[in-house]
Amino acid sequence: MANKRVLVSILALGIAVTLAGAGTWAAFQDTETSTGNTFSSGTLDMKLSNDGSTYTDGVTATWTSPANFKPGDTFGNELRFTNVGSVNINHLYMYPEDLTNSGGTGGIKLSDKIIITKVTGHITRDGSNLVWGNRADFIGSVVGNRDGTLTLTEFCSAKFVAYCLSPIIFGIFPPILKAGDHKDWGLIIEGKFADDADNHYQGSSCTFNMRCRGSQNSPTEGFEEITGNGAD
Ligand SMILES: [Ca+2]
Ligand SMILES: [Ca+2]
Repeated sequence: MANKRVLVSILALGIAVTLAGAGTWAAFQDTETSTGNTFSSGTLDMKLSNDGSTYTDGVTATWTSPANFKPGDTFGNELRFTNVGSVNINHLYMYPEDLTNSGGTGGIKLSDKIIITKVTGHITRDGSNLVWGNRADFIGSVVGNRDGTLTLTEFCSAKFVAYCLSPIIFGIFPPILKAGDHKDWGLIIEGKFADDADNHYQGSSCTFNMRCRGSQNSPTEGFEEITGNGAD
């Protein structure tokens, strides 16, 4: 107890001396201040393109049938992606969803006869040009009936198709969509009207949406990854 009181007295004395000496003991001094300590966030802004030249927030009719679509006819297109923001996109998620069918006879669904033959990613950046392996069969083995074909109906039952870049794939470094508008990634989907579609499928139609999400990181939600990360 006695020691504590002594310590307090010494501290009080020290403060008093400092106050008293502020004017008397002035010497060379300098004072500088750090001002403007602010925080601001970057942007993450993905845009899509059907033709690889005009990019917008969302596109329509990326994959459509040729006129007078008939069994055996094929279709295909590459949906291109770019990131015009300042924050890199490391993961891409494509959600095939909102499938609707109409027309035809006998209660058929045209989407049962739309066969997805190719699903793959395509990166082009810094002079590199790399196409992922075709994941249509693999997706079919996960979400389909394993009969060797991936129908649009089955494809749209997939939760999503995910892509990212593992560190250093054949000289291409992550991220998958680099900030700064590099127009560096595409999703290629090709398909055909099944050869065995009968007359019930005449005059029928179907439509689906492909919702695409670019993420700075992997979402925390649980997911079933139905494509591999790497190229092959
Ligand atoms: Ca956007
Ligand atoms: Ca199937």
